Amino acid sequence: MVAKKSDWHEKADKEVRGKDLAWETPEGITIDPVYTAEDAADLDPGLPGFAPYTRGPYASMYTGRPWTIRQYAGFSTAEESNAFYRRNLAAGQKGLSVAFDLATHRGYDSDHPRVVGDVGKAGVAIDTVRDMEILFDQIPLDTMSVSMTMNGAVIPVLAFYIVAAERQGVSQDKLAGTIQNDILKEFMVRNTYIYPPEPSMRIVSDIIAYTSANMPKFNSISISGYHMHEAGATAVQELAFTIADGKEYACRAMEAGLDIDAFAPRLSFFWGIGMNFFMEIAKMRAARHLWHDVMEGLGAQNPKSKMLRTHCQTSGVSLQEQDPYNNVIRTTVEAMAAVLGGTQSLHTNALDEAIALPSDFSARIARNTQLVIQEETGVTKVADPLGGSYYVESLTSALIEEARKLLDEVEAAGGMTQYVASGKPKAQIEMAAAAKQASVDKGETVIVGVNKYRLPEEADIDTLDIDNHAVRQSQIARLGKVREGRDECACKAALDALARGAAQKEGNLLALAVEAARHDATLGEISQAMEDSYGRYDTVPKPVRGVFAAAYEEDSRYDQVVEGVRAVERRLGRAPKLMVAKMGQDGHDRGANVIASAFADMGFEVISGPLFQTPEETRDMALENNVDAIGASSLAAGHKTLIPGLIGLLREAGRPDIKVIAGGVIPQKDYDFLRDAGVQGIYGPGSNVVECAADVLRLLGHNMPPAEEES
Ligand code: MLC
Ligand code: 5AD
Repeated sequence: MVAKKSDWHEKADKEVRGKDLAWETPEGITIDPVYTAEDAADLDPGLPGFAPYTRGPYASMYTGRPWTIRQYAGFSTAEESNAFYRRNLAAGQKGLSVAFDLATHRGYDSDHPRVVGDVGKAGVAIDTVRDMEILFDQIPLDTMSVSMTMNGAVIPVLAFYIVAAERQGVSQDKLAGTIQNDILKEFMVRNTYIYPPEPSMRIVSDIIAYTSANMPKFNSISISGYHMHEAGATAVQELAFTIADGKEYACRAMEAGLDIDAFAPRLSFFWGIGMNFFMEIAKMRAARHLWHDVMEGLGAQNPKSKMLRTHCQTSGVSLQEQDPYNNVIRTTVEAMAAVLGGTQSLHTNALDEAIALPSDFSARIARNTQLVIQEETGVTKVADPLGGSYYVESLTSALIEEARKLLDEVEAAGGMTQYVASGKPKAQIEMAAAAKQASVDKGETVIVGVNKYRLPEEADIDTLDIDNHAVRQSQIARLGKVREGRDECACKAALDALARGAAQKEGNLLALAVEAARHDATLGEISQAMEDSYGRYDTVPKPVRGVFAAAYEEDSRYDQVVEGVRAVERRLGRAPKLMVAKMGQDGHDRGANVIASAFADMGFEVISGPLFQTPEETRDMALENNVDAIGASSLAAGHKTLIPGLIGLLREAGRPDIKVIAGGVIPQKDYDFLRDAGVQGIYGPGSNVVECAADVLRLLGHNMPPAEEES
C-alpha cells in the first residue's frame, strides 16, 4: 500500500519524539515538514509562457536567453562611473543600471547647501545633460539597455537621458531600458520623494504617456517591492503592496486617457530576494499569477500586458559587516532563488555591502556569482525547473491567498494612494521589521558570524572611499561652465514653460523638461520649476510602539535595561531623552525607526527628527527638546561630514554634554576619525539594540552591569 501523508507524520513523530515540526513563518504561513501530491492536487500552474504565467513570462525562459546580468552601480563623478561601467561590461556584465547620488535623487544641484555631505557618495552626481553624456561616453545607447533608479527627480533625469542619447545620434524610439518611476513606495519606505503624492502621481502618468508614445522599447516604470523587503516587509506585504501599487499606476494612466494595452506591456517589476529560499521563489511565482489576474480585471487584452517581467536584487539587509566573506555565500543562495523564481534581470550584491559601495574586487565576485550560475551549473537548461514541486506549488498558492487578503484591504481603503496616505502599509512594514530585529537580537533568527559563531577578531577588508569634497568641487566647476555656455534666454523660456505646465496641469511634464534639457537647464532648475507649484513634501516619522516590549517579555537583560532607564529617570526627574536624527539626503530609515521603537519601549523619551535635516536643524531640535543624547543614523556615507559637523555645532552652542552616538553603515576604518571628532559610540549593522541602550545608559552616567558572556 502506498504511504500517505498521515503515515509519514506518524513515523516522523516517533523519530522526533513528538516535537512539533511545523514552522510558522513571519508571513503567518504554517509550513509543514513535508509536502506530497495531496497538498498540490488542485494546483497545476500550467506552462511557462502561458497564462497566468506562474512559471515565467517566456515559454523558453533561460533555455532561449538567460537573464540579464545587470549590476546596479554609480559613484563619484560621471567620468569615474563611466570607466567602472566599461570595465564591468568588458568582464561579462550585460546591462547597465545607474545609481545616482542622493542630491540628484532629491532634485538638488551639487552646489546646493543642503547636499554638502551627499554629492557623489551613494551614487553618481548628475547635474546636467553634459554629465549624462559623459556617463555614457563610448556606450552606444541604441544597443545597451540602461536602467535608471530614479523616482524623485525622475523628470529631469529621464529628460537628460533622452537628450544625451540625441547628442549621441540615437533617437528616442531606439532607447531600451527602464526608469524606476515608482513614487508610491517612496512614500512608504524609500523616501527619495520631492513633491507631495498627488502631483507625484501626475508625474508618473506623464512619463507613462510620453514613453508609450515615443519610446516603445522603454519600460516606463519598475514597480518595486525591493525597498519594502529591505525595510523589513514580509513576503506577503511586499507582494500585496507592490501589486497594489502597479494596479494604482495602471488605473491612473487609464484615467489620463491611455489605452491599457498601449502601456501595460512596458510596466515592469522589481523584487528583493532574501534568505528564505523557497519563500522567495514562491513569491515571484505568486506575483506573476496575481498580476495576470489584476490586468485581466482591468480589461487588458494583449497577453504582454498580463505577463509580469521582473528585475531582482539580492537583499542588502541580509548582508553583514561581521565575517563579511559569508556575504558571498548569502548572495549566491539569494541569486539562485531569483533565478529559480524566473527573474529577467538580476543584481547581485557585493560582499562589502554593509560597509561601503562595491570596490572593483567585490564587484567582480558579485558579477561572477551570476556568471558561474549562468554558465557552469546547468540551471538554465530547463524552463522553471521547480514547477510541480509539491512544496513550491503549495507555498505559491498560500502566498497568493494571503496577498489577496491584503489586496482586498487596500481596495476597501480606496486604492493604494489612499492606503499609503493612511500610513498603514508603512506601519505594518515597521512592525514586521521591529519583530525581525527582536528575533535576531534574541538569537531566535540565526545570522552566522553575528549572533552565532562570531569571530573573536574581525579581519580588515579594503573598501572604496570617495572624496566627497573633490567630487563636489568638480561638479560645481562643470555646472559653472554649462551655465556660462548656454543661451540663457532660451533656457529660461523653456523653464518657464515647464513651470506653467506644472501649475496649469497642461502639457506633458517630461516633454517640457526635454525641451529645457536641450537648452542645458540643470537638474535643480528643472526640479525647482515644478516645486514652485507643488512644494516639497515633508513627513515626520511615527515609529511603532510595543513590539520590543512584547518580544522581550521576561528577558532578564531587557529588564535590567528598563530598570536602568527608570533609575536614570529617578535621578533626572524625567525620562532620559534620545533624539534619533537623520541628517543629509539619506532616506534609509529602517534602522532609525527600529532604534526609536526599541528605545521608547525601554522607557526612553524618544524624539524622532524628520528626514533630511542639516546639522544645524538637528542641533536646533536637540536644544529645543533638551535631549541627553543624539543617535545619528547614517547609511549613505555622509557620516564623516555630517556627524562631526553636528558635534562642532553642539560645542559652539555650549552643549558639549549632549552625547552623540552614530549608527548605520560606517566602515571600521572611519571609527577612529569619528571618535576623535567626539562620537561616543558607534553601532554598525549587527549591533544588538538592547546592548546599545545599555551603553547609552552608561554614557548618561548610570552604572549598568555588563552583558552576560554569550553561552
Ligand atoms: C527575453 N527575451 C526573449 C527571451 N527572454 N526572447 C525570446 N526568448 C526568451 N527566452 C527578449 C525579451 O522579449 C526582450 O525583448 C529582450 O529579450 C530582453 O529581455 P527582458 O526579459 O526584457 O530583459 P531586460 O531587457 O533585461 O529587461 C528586464 C526588465 C527591465 C523588464 C525587468 O525592466 C529591467 O531591466 N529592469 C531593471 C531594473 C533595475 O536594474 N533596477 C535597479 C534598482 S536598484 P523586447 O523586444 O520584448 O524588449 C535600486 C536600489 C536603490 O532600486 O534603492 O537604490
Ligand atoms: N553602487 C552599487 N550598489 C548600490 N546599492 C545602492 N547604491 C549603490 C551604488 N551606488 C545597492 C546596495 C543597497 C541597495 C539599495 O542597492 O546593495 O543595499
